[in-house]
Parts: sequence; structure tokens; C-alpha cells
Amino acid sequence: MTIRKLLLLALCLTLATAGYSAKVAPPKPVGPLPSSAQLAWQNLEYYAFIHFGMNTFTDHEWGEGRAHPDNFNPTALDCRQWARVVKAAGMKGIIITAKHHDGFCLWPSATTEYSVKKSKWRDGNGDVLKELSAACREYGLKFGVYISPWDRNHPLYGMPKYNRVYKEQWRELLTNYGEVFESWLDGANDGKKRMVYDFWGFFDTIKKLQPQTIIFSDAGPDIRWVGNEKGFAGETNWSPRDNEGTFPGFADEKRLTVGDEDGTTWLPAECDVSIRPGWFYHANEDSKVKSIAQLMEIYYGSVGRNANLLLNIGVDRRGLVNENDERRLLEFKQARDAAFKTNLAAGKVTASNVRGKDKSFAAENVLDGKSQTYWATDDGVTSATLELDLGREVECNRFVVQENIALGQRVKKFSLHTWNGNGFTPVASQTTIGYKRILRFPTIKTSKLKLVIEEAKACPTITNLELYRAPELQ
Ligand code: FUL
Repeated sequence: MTIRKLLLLALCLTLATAGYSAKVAPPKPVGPLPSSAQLAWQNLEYYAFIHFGMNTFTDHEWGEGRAHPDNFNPTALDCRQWARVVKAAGMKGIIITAKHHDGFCLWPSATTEYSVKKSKWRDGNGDVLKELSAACREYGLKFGVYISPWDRNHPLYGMPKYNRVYKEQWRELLTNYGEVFESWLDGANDGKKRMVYDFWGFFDTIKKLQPQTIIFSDAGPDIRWVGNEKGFAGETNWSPRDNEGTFPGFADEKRLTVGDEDGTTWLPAECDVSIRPGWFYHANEDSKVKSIAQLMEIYYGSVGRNANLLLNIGVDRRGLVNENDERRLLEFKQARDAAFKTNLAAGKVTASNVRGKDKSFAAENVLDGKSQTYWATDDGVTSATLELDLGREVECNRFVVQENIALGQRVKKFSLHTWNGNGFTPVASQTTIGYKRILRFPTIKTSKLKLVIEEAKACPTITNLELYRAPELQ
């Protein structure tokens, strides 16, 4: 190569680098960040819990572990029916109580004599988990398991050796039934025979077997209990959490509900709640299935507040999702579809500040339906407005807003304003956004909207806005 050519090459390289460095850098992450598995989990939004086991047949919520295995005898068990209903209900997966506190295992575990293999059901050859995991695969649903650490049957319970039994149960479940998207455990312990659980050993065992699985407990490590079993996250709901020194079974319920603004661990909340008063099926609750109005409140209080919704169904003694629950689940799907039918957020969108005036961070990004693109402001700009000129008058009463949580949760306070012909009037005001926040407000006719980010931990990153006109519920 001649000297001249070399010089030319060097010049081109310099220019290219200069051009590149002139491009505006994306905002630096703030606080703890979600892993890709946590991001994928958050996208699921809504999935089913299924409580089914010995309690279904003895009419208990917390069996003592003494009922004979023969009591477990579903007459028409059909996991494909469960999957069909769950799929049609718009849920993304199923987490099954593989073992509840009574210790009865729905799979033929080698760790205990208290399981399906000792029951009359299918002459002891049945395996609910095998059938359910296959049904989930067939219907394109995620499959998850709950094994209670508290075991009121196992002879070793209360002794350190039981920790090995419990780990072995996880090993069986996580090796024999394909991918488990969520591994669910609580901190339940016996009132008298207190057990010192090896939680960190449990988590380690689980993660070694399936690194991508999301572990739920009061203390994570991947997602947290929301602090109540009513289905509601706090109005303020931070995914970051001060998790140091916490462990399952000793839940600070208040803090779990709202998270911690400056928490150091990314630990988003999951809201578990049952569609009936009990977790297990009881015939005397057939008329107590939650109403659509109650379920919609729960939806807005969970998915609408930066949490995922784990709605429980107690499968009945036939081994089927009861007709009453099925009907309600489908009505609930219709109600959500009706509320979020047509996205009215379209038109001209402008922002008070755009990061480096760069197109990559433009206001329009909030309307492109892509979760990777977002509107961001310059560093240090922690209050900003985004105006949407709809170009026509629309009736609306629901507003959806999402942060690009891949860069951390930032917004502390925001409000929504609508145009009244002369100026903007506030219609709703809230604190955190996170993955998703849904605002409800009385139906209003307007041609312009203004989102005001009033306070944020660092420059806001907003990835999506939606606007709807939901029907009034009777
Ligand atoms: C709790 C249990 O004690 C309840 O019976 C139910 O399974 C609920 C989902 O978790 O810890």
C-alpha cells in the first residue's frame, strides 16, 4: 500500500469515528436492571395458578398430610381441558401446586410414599405433571410449578435432612417435565416443628437445573410476592427492592406492596389471588366466583400497576376447571378485550425535550408499537412533557404508559392532561410507571393529550402510549 493510500485510509477511519462519536449516546442505566429472563417474564402479564391436590378431595385448604392417598381420585382428569380454558382466557401459562403443605405429590416422586403412585387413580400409574406439561406445550402455554417447602407428611420434616429431600423434589421436577418458566415457593413453616430451611441452597439447586426459570418467593431472587393475596400492587410500585437480609417467610408486607425507590435488587412484584374465596375447589363456593367488576379492579390493580397477575383456579374433583370458573374467565377476557379494543393514540406527538435532538429518541417512538424504541430527554432533564395532537375529537377513559425498564425504572411522579378547547386540564395524576401503568378516568372528549413527567430519578425513557374508550361496566 502506498503512503498516499495509507493516509487516505487513516482519514476515512478518523471521519467515521468522529461521525460515530457525534451520535447521541443512549441514557445510562439507573439503579438495578432486569435480566433478559425477568424482562420476558414481565411481558407475560397474566397467567394461571392451579390449586389441585389432596385438599380438593378432603375439602381442606391446609391438609394435615394424614388423608389416605386413595382419597385422591379425580374421575375425569383432563389437563388439556385446563390448558384449553386457560388459553382461551388469554392467560400465558399455568403454575400448578405440584405439592401443597399436606405433602401429597402430584407426580410419582421417589422422595416420598405420599403421592399419586400410592393412590387408586389410574392404578397408581398417573402423573398429573406429565399430562399438564404436555398439555401446556400443545397449547403454547408456559408451565410452572409450586412445591411447598412446608410438608406436613414427610417423616424427615423438621430435620436438616429434609432440606435434601426438598431439593431432590425440585431436581425431579426440573429434569423430567421440560422447561419450567416459574418456580414458586413460599416460606410456609410448621407452627411447632419449625424447620430451618436452606433457602439459598434451594435457589442454587433450582438455578443450576434451569438457569432461565424465574424463582418466586417473598424474597425473590427473581420476583417478589406483592405482600397480599388480594391481587393488588401498591399505587406506587417500584420493581427495585432492598432485598439484603430478607428471606422467604418473613415478609415485610407493606414494603413488598410498593417496592423501594432506591432498592438495589430488581425484584418485580407478582399478584397472586384466587378467582374464588379459597385456593382449592370447594363445592360450596360455586356461587362465589369473583364478578367481572372485581376481576377488572384486580387487573387494573396488578397489570395496571407494574405487576404481573397470577389468577388462581381451583380445579374440581372431576379434575376439570369448573364450568362457573370457565365462564367467568372467558367473560373476563371479553371485558378486557372490550376495554382495550381500539387504540386511539394516533396523531402528531411532540416533546418539550428530545435527547440530543436525535431522531433515535424522538417523541414519535412512543407510538410506533415497538418496545425497543423510546422517547428520552437529555441527561439532567427529569421533568418533561409530551403532547399528542389527536387531530380529531375522541372519547377516552383509559391511558396506558410504559417505561423502557431495560434501562431501569425512573419515573416518580406524572400526570395526564386533556385539552378542553382553551387549555389543558389535569385528569389523572400518579407516582410510578414501570413496565406498565394504566390510568382510569371518567370518559372525556378531547383532541389533545399531555403527559407530564413531573419527577424522575434520571431522564425519563418512555416506550409506549395507548389511549382507549372502555365501555362503562354496570
Ligand atoms: C400460601 C399458602 O399457604 C396457601 O394455601 C396458598 O397456596 C397460597 C398461594 O400460598 O403460602
